[in-house]
Parts: sequence; C-alpha cells; structure tokens
Amino acid sequence: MGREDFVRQELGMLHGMPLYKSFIEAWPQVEAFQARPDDLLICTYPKSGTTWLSEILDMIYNDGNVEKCKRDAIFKRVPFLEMSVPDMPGGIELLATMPSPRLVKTHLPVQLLPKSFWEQDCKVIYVARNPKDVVVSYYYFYQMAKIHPDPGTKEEFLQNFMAGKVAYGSWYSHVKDWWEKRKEKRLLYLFYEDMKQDPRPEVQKVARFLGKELPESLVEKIVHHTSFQEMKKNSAANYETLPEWVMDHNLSPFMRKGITGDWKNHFTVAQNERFNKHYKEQMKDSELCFRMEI
Ligand code: PPS
Repeated sequence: MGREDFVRQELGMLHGMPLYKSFIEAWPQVEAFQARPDDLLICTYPKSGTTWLSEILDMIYNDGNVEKCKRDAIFKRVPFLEMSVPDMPGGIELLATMPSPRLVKTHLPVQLLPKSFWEQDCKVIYVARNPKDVVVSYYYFYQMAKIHPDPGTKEEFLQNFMAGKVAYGSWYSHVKDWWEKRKEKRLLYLFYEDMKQDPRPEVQKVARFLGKELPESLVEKIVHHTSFQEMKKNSAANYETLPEWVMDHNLSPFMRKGITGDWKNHFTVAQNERFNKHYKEQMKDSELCFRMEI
C-alpha cells in the first residue's frame, strides 16, 4: 500500500471490528506474533492514556533515567504491535529486533490478541478512560492522524462511537471484556481518572505489579517527567517527529489537553442525555464504574 491509499481511507473490517486497511493487510504477521515471557503488554482502547502509561513504564524500566528515556521516540521505545504504515517500520518489524524485556503497545480487544501472549503468560497493564473524554479526544485524533477517514461533525462522530463504528469498534465491549480477563490473567487494570487525580499511588501500583518497590524520590521524578506539561514539550513523547502526512499537529496536537471532563466543553445537553441513557444500557451487565469528572 502506498501513501495515497493510506491517507483518509475508509475503515475496513477485521473479524467484525472496524480497523485501518493498512493494519488489516499486515494482520497475518500480527496474529502469528511470538511473544516472549518477559514482554509487558500495554493495552488500551485508543485515546485512554496509552502514551502516558508507556512513558511511566519506560521510566520504571530505566530507573528514572530521563536521558535514556529520550533515546528515541515513544513509538520506537514501545512499539505498537498491530501498526502498519507505508514507508515506515511496522510494529512487528520493530519488535523483532528489540532486546528483552520489551514493552509492547496494543489497542486490540481481548478476542483478537495474538494467542502467544496468553501462552507465554505475559503480564498486561490495561488503562481505561471515561468514554465521554475518549470520544472527544478520538474526534480530534481522527482529524490529525491522517490514517483515519474524515470524522464528520461531532454529532456524527458521537453516533458512530456509540454504535462501535470507529476504529477498534465498541468502547463498551473493549473495557468490559478486558475487565473480565483480569479475573483469570496477570492483568493490572488502571483508570486514567485515578492517574490524573493522583499519579503517585498508580505509579507505585504499576511498579509493584512488576515486582518492584520504588523509593518516594523516584516516584516523584517519574510523576514529574510524565506530567502532561512535560510530555507535551518532550519530542520523544509527543509524536511530533512523525511526518506530517501521518500526523498533522497543526490540525490538533497529539498532546491536546490531557484533562478529565473536557467533554463538558463539547457535548450539548441533548447529546449528554442521550449518551447517559445509552451508557447505562450498555454497562448494566458490568460492575465497572467510570468517573466522568474528578
Ligand atoms: S493513542 O493514540 O490511542 O495511543 O492515544 P493515548 O496516548 O491513549 O491518548 C491520548 C490522550 O492522552 C492524553 N495524554 C495525557 N494526559 C495526561 N497526562 C499525560 N502525561 C498525558 N499524555 C497524553 C492526550 O493529551 C490525549 O488526550 P486529550 O484529551 O486528547 O488531550
């Protein structure tokens, strides 16, 4: 696939889930991916705090050495498993040559995760974010990341999101299915809102999950380096080194606002009411609870 077939293409379908056609083309290699037992998988629905958690983990893996964490862009330090874009090394390619222990990013729903991760009993950290902020963040990401089709109006995008007709499908199934998986697997489930309210205990939770206890001074250093303000100006974390035909930060920066509750600036009263009703219906079979504000 060339660049002209990549920019603003309609989504394809992968086993019933809407996804970018360039990713679908590379799917056989992703499905056959061989995980290593010490791989750590960072799993999220898009726009839920993936980059933030990735930077936290790289800092923990490098004992808080900021210079080491600037050795390369985040998408090279933590390869995106199913990513495939013309003229750039894909996730599988980057991972093949990466020394262990690897950090791996994915947005795949439970049922599509390559089997090998389960066979190797890899640890997984999942981050979930409230859907109102996810849909707003996703709307702006659709505009700036050219792999997406045109998002249409906010109203159209909201409807598509609620119907699971956006890349990676239904947010509701994604967060619920991964929540269930934590009952049988080595999986830590985090919430963006908790990280936002007070990142310290969440960083400690992550470290403990990795079998480490961090001194307070190191936690402070990690929290500072991974704050939104620091990451926004860090070219190794803010995606600004990608070419403009992949992401155009003039349309909307990748590091956009980094807050909880921005949806209030975007939802109309009617949209909010409709969303709440649909949310209640979709989530009634789950004990999962999201905070739409903090
Ligand atoms: S992606 O493309 O799916 O991997 O995006 P992802 O990293 O999951 O989500 C991007 C949103 O996370 C915000 N962000 C942060 N918030 C708080 N603190 C830190 N350090 C941070 N880093 C990234 C980013 O700004 C996107 O959210 P919005 O609401 O659009 O600002």
